[in-house]
Amino acid sequence: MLRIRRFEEELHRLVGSGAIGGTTHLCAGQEAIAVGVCGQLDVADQVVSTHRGHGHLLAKGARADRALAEFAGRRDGYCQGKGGSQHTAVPELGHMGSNGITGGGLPIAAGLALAQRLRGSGHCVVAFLGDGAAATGNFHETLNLAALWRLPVVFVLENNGFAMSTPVARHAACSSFTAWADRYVGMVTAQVDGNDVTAVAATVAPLLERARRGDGPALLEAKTWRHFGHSKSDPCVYRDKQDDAQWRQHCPLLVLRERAGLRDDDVAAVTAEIEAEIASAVAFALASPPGGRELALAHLDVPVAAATPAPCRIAPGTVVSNTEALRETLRGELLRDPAVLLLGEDLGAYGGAFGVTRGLLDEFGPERIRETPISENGFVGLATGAAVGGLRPVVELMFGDFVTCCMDALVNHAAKLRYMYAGQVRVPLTVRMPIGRRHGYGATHSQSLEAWFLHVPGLQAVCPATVADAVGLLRTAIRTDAPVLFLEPKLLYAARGPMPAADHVVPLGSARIDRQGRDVALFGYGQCLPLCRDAAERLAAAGVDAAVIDLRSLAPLDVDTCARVLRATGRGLVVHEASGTGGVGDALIGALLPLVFGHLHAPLRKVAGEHTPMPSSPQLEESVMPSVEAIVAMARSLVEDY
Ligand SMILES: Cc1ncc(C[n+]2csc(CCOP(=O)(O)OP(=O)(O)O)c2C)c(N)n1
Repeated sequence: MLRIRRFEEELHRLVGSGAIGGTTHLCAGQEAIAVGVCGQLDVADQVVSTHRGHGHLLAKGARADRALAEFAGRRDGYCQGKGGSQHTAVPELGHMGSNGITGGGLPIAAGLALAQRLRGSGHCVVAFLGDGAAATGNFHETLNLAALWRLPVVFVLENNGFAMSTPVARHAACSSFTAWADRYVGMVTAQVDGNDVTAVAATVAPLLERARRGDGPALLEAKTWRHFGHSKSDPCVYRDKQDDAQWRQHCPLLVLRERAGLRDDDVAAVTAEIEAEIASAVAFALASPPGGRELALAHLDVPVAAATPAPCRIAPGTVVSNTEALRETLRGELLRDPAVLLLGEDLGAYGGAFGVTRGLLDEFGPERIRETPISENGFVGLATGAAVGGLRPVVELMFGDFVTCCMDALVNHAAKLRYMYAGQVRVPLTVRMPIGRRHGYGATHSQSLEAWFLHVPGLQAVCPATVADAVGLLRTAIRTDAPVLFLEPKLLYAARGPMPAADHVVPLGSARIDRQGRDVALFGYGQCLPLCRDAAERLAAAGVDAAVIDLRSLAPLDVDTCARVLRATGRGLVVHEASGTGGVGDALIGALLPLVFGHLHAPLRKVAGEHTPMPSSPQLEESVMPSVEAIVAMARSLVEDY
């Protein structure tokens, strides 16, 4: 505890003097919780930490010098300076990461716990959180999931009385945090004086043992007080001076000294040892060089496993629907790799909203075909943690629109963990999401939101339009050690085509030339591919030779193939259902222009959905969607008017 205290005091000094920049949230005053809990853990028991996590890191065994180097943004830091104070992980010590999103680590911890459980490791996960995090949806979604699935996770709630400046009484409508947690059947709870390290250790030990035994999750509420402000610029005007003075009398170091009857010379010896360690940590950290641009752009690689044949009951060439092809591909991957599991709403007996997973529950059972509550951020966050923990989850969002409910999990966590933690973890996560219109599903069940994901480094997005691509891209997505959004065009579920071979895979970032043509290139994907094909037929009848390119990989886009085609045609247009404003069309045209400008005979154009929510009436819907007629007219204009 003294080591953490001195570390934080020294960091406070360095931040105050400007020697270390960025944001820091110091945990001085709260050391007894970190030490009391982590002292009860093996290396293989994992910890997920918060923005106020330096104590958890040191108590889990981290070196002071490398931790300080990380917070100083130096190369010798645990994450080479890419994570900083809020985002440090040392997986080899079982420290799976601190987290800058309040409550963001909770579903990740549950996912790590699921991985521990399915591995039969007999270990558990501790998820630290502050009192402020207990008001998040993540907290309640995760407690529900953890209790439902009896996950080996212990939530340790560090109640320091404030969420930043807001006191508990004004941010939590509960009599106590344990009262909230007690509502989840299967969760056991306890409260403890978080400034008494021996009490913390004694109270948490049985909760950890219970979790390791497989008897379910627990929540420990530990009351405490932080000595510094929330972060460096906080003068703590909102705290009562008397309260502050009283809590300082009850500081964890004083409590231990009294309880354990420590003698002055014992304390002096420990203090001298720690002072020396901290002094050399400061020297080490400040002498360590910062990284450069090369490091800043590292850890964005997307490792994909080598192609291996997957078991498949459908003979190559057999004509099947996309639904059947997707189901058989999922089945093949489940058979091929025991780490693969499916998660989502109603994907058991019901078979998922569109029937893709029908029958898989019978064959693989509820551990691997895992039906979730309606908890998108919770189960996508949990799947992210499970992926970090060594599983290969395939999540189904019932409708792609519901990605809005799990943007935190996807954008803040799944996309960034590998990068922030400097390549120490991988996130092999696939998220299947049905997209696009379906004649009358209305504004919240018809969207094509894919363009958002082109903008998020760390996310990949693919959208097949044919059976062969559905199979090849799904295999690739599942075998990729990075998050892949697998967009399933709803109108194409019933479309049919020949099943490809058992070893067929389609690489990320590869467009497919669907039809050769000399005069104009039609770039489409998903539900617009059939429109482009029809338009090309009609154009041919009118004497215009149109090429059709199926983009199929949206993040990354295959700009090179598109540019090659355009250099030959000199004319091109992009077709998609999503709004033309800030869509894939804009991204593609923006990327292509510098490459092909000198070859163009006409401006690059778009035929896209109108910039409106989708109206429900099928007739209204049709009126704002791209049509074959509009594609033909635009293509003819490019050929005839320029
Ligand atoms: C989702 C989200 N909202 C707001 C913030 C800004 N913020 C960072 S820490 C914090 C207070 C968190 O309070 P608590 O969970 O009690 O932890 P403590 O700071 O007391 O340790 C806030 C509002 C954030 N990082 N994430």
